[in-house]
Amino acid sequence: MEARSSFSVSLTEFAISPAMIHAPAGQELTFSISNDGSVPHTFAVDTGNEVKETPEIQAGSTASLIVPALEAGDYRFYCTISGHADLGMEGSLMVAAGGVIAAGGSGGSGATGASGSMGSMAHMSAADMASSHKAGVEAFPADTEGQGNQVLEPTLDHGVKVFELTAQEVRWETSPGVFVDAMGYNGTVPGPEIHVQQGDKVRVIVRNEMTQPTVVHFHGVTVPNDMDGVPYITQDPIMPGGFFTYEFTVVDPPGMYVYHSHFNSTEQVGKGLYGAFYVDPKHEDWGTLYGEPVDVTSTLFLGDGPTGYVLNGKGFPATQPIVAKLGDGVLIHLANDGSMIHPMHLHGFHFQVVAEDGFVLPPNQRYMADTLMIAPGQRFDVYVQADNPGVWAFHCHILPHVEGPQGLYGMVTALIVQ
Ligand SMILES: [Cu+2]
Repeated sequence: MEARSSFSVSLTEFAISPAMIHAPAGQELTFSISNDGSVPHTFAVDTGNEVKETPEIQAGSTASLIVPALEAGDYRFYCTISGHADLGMEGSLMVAAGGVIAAGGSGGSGATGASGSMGSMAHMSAADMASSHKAGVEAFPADTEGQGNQVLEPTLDHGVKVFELTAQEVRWETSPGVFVDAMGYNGTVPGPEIHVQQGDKVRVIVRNEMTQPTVVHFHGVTVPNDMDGVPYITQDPIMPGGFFTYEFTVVDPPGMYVYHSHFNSTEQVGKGLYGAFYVDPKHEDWGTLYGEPVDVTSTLFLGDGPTGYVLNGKGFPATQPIVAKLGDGVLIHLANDGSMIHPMHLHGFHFQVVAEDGFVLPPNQRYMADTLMIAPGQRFDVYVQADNPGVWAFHCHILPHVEGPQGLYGMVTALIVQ
C-alpha cells in the first residue's frame, strides 16, 4: 500500500493551498493545480537539482505537474511569477521515507497509519499568523524605491505646454524587498501627473525605450481622432527607439482623466503604463468646484495583474496613507487602471461621491457611500469630512486582494486623522 503520491493544489493571491504537503520518498509525484485566483500563476517545485514548473496558468484554468521521485528531505514549492512567492505563494514539500510501506514485506493488507495523515494541511500557527500580521501593520507605511504621481512640469513652446514621457521597462519595488518587472512612464508606476487647464494647447512627446511597441491613449480626454492613440485605428505604433508627438487643445472641463498605453495593454497597463491627466480648475480650487472646503487632496490609482494588487503602484505596507487634521476636507481622486473591479471601502466615515469620470455631479446627483465599486477605466472623486480621529483602514473589499493568513497586503491603505 502506498502513501498518497498525487495532490491537489490551489493557487490564489497570494497563497498556495495547502502550504505544506507531505509526500513519500522514492515515488513520482503528481500535482493537479488549479488557479483559483484572478491573475496568472505558476506552480514550481525546486528539487535541488532542477526546478520543475508548470507553464503560466491563467485564472480559472488548471494544469498538472509531475515531479520525479525525490529523496527524503524538505523541498520548496512556489509561484515563479515575479514577486508572488514573496507575497506568500510558497510552501514546503516534506518528503519522508516512511511514507511508503513496503508492498512486499508486510505480507498483508490493511496496513494502517502511514498513509492516514498524508495529504495536505495549510499552516501557519496561530502565533505565526498574529505576529506576521502585526509586523506588516508596524511596518506601514514602509519605504520602497520610487514613488509615482510626481507632478511633471511642462516646458513652454510658443504658448504650448510641452510634456515629455518615456515608456521604460523598470524593476519596481511594490512592497519592501519585492521587485517586479514593471513598465513605467519616466521610471515610475503610476507615471507622473500631467496638469493642464481647459483651453491649454498641449503637446505630449512620448518616447519608447522598451523592447515592444507602444502608444498612448488619453482616456476620457476629448482629442482629435488622429490623437486618440489606438494602434492602426488612429496611428502606427511607436516602435522601440521611436517617438510620437500628441498635440491637442484641452476642451474638457476640470476633472480627473488618465493617460495609458493602448498597445498590448494587458501587459503594458498591467505592468504600470498609466498616469493621471488632470484638467485643473482654472479660477478656483477643487473646493470651490465642489462647493466643499478641500484641505487635502490625494490621487489613488488601483492596479492589479503583474504588479500584484497595488494602490499607486505599491502593496501594503508600502502604500502611503492619506493624512489629514481633524476637521479637514479631504478630496480623493480614484482611478482604476487594473483589469478587475475593486470595491473601495473606507472605515470610520461615509464619503460623498462628487464626480464620476471627470464630470462634476450636480448636487442632487451626489450620494453618500462607504464602499464604492470602481470598474476598470472608471474614475471617481470622493469627498470626506475628516471629523473622526484615528487611523482608518481604506481598502478594496475583495478580500483576496487585501488580507490572508500572513496579514494585510495589496490594496490597503489608511486615512489618518490627527
Ligand atoms: Cu480589489
